[in-house]
Amino acid sequence: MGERNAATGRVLIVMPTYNERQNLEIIAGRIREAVPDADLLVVDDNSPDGTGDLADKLAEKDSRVQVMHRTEKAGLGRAYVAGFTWALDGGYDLIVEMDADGSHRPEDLPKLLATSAESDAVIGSRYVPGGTVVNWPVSRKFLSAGANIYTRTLLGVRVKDATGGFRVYRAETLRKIDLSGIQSAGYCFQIDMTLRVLQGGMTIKEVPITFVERERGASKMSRTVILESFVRVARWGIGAWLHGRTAASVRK
Ligand SMILES: Nc1nc2c(ncn2[C@@H]2O[C@H](COP(=O)(O)OP(=O)(O)OP(=O)(O)O)[C@@H](O)[C@H]2O)c(=O)[nH]1
Ligand SMILES: [Mg+2]
Repeated sequence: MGERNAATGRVLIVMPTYNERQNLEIIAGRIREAVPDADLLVVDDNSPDGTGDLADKLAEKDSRVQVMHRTEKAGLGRAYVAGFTWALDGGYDLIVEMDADGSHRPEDLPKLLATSAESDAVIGSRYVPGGTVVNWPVSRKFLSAGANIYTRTLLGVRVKDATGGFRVYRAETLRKIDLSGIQSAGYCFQIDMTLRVLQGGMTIKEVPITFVERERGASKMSRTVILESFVRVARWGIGAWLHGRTAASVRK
């Protein structure tokens, strides 16, 4: 299992999967090339397409791959919380969040990992200079840009890509956060984590990435997921505003 790299320590990539059979092997291979010392934890919610079985086969061949099997689809937020807890129990130094669908390029990982030396959390960002999105329809661009503007305005968050899900957390950062208190299930989880890092008085750096729309498999984005984010962000924003603060400036 993952040896300690002098620069970064032990690295665990936590990758939630739901019906990613067509993507998993390809992304795992690219990870192995890009960051040979990193371990990979696949957190599968009992995917009907057999992603979990495929992950087991990859784990048999590669001791740096581990699989956590969960019983039912419970949202990427819950999968991440379970993966983070596993990572902290396992003594990892850096914990990576990454999608399995190819949108987050493993080739961008070395620069994200390197930046974690300067910051409590690192976000691979589509919306800082040098960051881009490839192959998104205009409707998706609007949704993502709108979600980020909404989030920044309501919460007082300065981060440009608060919904981005390609991240590195230092273990100490996750230890300071009450992971068990996280309710967010969908991509709202990313906003929730951004807020919790800032409310813990910790720093976030954004590193430009190229985000590539998935080529295989189906998106799990849904109206429920969008609505969850809309409602929770409003609640956090208004709750802080009633106390004369922005949510991001509340210290917990
Ligand atoms: N374990 C688990 N993984 C999930 C769940 N929902 C989504 N995922 C995974 O989380 C990652 C992101 O999901 P996507 O479907 O790509 O969602 P998205 O990136 O917000 O949406 P798109 O940009 O449209 O692809 C992928 O690796 C999914 O397989 C879930 O309920 N449980
Ligand atoms: Mg995706």
